[in-house]
Amino acid sequence: MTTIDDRPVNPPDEPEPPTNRPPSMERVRMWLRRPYAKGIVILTIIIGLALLPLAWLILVPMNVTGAPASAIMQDIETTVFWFTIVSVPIVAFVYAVLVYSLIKWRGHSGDTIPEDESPAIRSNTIGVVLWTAFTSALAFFLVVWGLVALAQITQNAYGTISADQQPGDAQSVIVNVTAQQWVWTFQYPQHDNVTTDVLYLPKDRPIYFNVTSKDVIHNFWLVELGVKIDANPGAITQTGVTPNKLGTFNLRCAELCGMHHAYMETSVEVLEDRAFNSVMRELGGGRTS
Ligand SMILES: [Cu+2]
Repeated sequence: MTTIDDRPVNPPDEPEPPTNRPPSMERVRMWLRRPYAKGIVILTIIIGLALLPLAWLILVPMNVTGAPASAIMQDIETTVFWFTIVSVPIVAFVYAVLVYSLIKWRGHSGDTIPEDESPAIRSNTIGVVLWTAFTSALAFFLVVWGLVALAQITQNAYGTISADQQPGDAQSVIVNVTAQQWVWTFQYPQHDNVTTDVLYLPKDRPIYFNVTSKDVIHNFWLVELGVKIDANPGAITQTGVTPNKLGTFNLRCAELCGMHHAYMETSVEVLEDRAFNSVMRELGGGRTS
């Protein structure tokens, strides 16, 4: 019996023995000439074109209640939009193969399994390199975009600045947010500690939130302002936003926190500066800083 070590070794200057395997490019062409390759390419284009409007459609529910109401939410929407566009070719190709296989290659009882047709694309260098390079480029784009957008959002949310370093200038507003099963309470330390159950915010002024919880973990989510941070018992988490649109928006709990979690919501009123100050005065809070 012959083992691998017993095989004759070609002298180094002898050319490779000829094979009847066509070169890579020719095999790509052969693959593309197969009838199913054409069908899948056409289906990919059709499905891709049909999916493209999804990028816009996805923004519709996001904007129903008035988003984006801050620069942060604008960044988030732009990211969702471009991520959808970039995902379309991959999704379209996968669905094209699926749809084509379901229609053309469905089995019937009594069918004999067809012979495998060469040449397989999986061992084709050009095919493999192109496929790997294309998907890597897409993944790289998503990672770079994601990191840049995240840095921007973090910067806009003042999340990295600790409370004692946050600017205490007259323009900024501090709100202490307390979550408990299943209500939200807001306290305004610059306005005689006025307490409300609706979140009043002035437009175009930086707002700093100190968020905590009295019982379990909740999550402070300003839907149209693109702010979301955990409310933990025994700890204060910080975030911030500058609302840039007047209106009534939604605040929801985004962490399953018990039986009435789904109803743990209230509204956010973004008001002109003067209206905000008069609401504070009506509630008994003069401006103290
Ligand atoms: Cu909750």
